Amino acid sequence: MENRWVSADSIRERFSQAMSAMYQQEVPQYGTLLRLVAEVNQQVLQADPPLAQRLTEADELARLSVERHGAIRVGTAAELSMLRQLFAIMGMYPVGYYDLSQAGVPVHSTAFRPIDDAALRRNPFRLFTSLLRLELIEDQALRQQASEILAARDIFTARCRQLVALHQQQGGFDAQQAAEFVEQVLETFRWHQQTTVDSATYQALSDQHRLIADVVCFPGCHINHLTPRTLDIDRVQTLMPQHGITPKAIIEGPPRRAVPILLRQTSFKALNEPVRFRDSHQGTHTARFGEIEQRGVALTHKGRELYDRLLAQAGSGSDNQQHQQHLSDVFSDFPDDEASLRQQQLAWFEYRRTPAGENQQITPASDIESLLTQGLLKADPIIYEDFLPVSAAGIFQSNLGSESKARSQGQASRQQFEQALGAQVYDEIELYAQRERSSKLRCGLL
Ligand code: OOG
Ligand code: NI
Repeated sequence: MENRWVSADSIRERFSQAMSAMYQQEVPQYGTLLRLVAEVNQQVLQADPPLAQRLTEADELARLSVERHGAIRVGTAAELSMLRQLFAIMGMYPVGYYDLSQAGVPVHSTAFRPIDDAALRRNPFRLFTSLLRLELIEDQALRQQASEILAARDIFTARCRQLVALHQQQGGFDAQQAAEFVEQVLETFRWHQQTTVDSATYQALSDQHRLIADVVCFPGCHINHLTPRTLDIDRVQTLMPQHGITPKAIIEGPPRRAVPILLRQTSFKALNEPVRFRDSHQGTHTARFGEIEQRGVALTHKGRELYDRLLAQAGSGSDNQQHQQHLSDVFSDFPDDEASLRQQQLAWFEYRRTPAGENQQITPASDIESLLTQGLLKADPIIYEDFLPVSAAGIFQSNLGSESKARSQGQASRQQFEQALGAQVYDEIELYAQRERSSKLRCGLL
């Protein structure tokens, strides 16, 4: 019965390919960035045969330059909850709660992503999804107007809604339905030059915050960036200008390290794109960009606290080279070898028996460190699959123009977000902890 249906993994894979193709057409500069990333990845692999070997063994090479993530922004609870149902069909679930109001960005967010190992290996595509917090618009009348504009739109096609309902009834899609579903879902994320408002309304919303205009004034929730994975983010940042791409000032996240942690990101600045208003005025809108990311090991609560503390201590800068040097100095307090990260429980690892360890007796009483030194056990870093609120705020801000002022600080409201979503978000640290725990169980260590 079950294999009548196309798997969620394969629908997600098709969806991410369709999004990439659409976005390259819409934003040609993104295609240039993809080619640059592929080129740099190739050079890194050539210069570092052991890395190439490791990636080949982990079956990573083929997927190296496929997109890791994208981002969208929605305006209402109903839109968010529909997205949740639609992404579930692709095996993407809400993980994590990010409060960006602290950084003056009037949204809170989650990431829809695959959660189990096999799904992440097959295709890791995820979408950082933000919900606008209209309550942070200070002007009452404008707030009311924005919510009426949002209430009047449907960002999903009628057929998309039918297909989601069908999937919920029958428990899956056949091949034809899956293909049609991807096609219909794509419509929600397409760019529209035609706004749904007149130029005065656009201007008023944009004056509150450019992000508010971006969410409220269009008939859909256009994908605002996609992000491939690079093996050397510093190099791509340096090379971007030679390819006619203007990078944001600094690379977000931790510094370059021997053992990469969490996530480093940079992007190119959003383009000024022509738009038409309902009063037939023309204008421009600045929202869409391209980004790259480099991921490292996921941190435990303890490791994350240390990261947050050092990051706050380092502060921000405007010159990337200086900032990276300063970050490296400050982060010298963060152990930078796998053994220390493991022994001090700063990061998560997946344990496996080596061929030599296969028939050895391993029990909960065994000493992990000595099994590792005897070569009976191996510990592989678990890669961080989520996002960083400070980095995300930096990405948002670099695309909202430097004039964007700090906003009244909203309170984090996870509960309100979950109510809008219609479900609880998964706790990302718990997911990493479970992976480590089950690997230890398989080894006999628990
Ligand atoms: C999302 C920005 C956050 C990231 O990679 O941290 C993000 C947005 O601009 O909508 O994508
Ligand atoms: Ni991003």
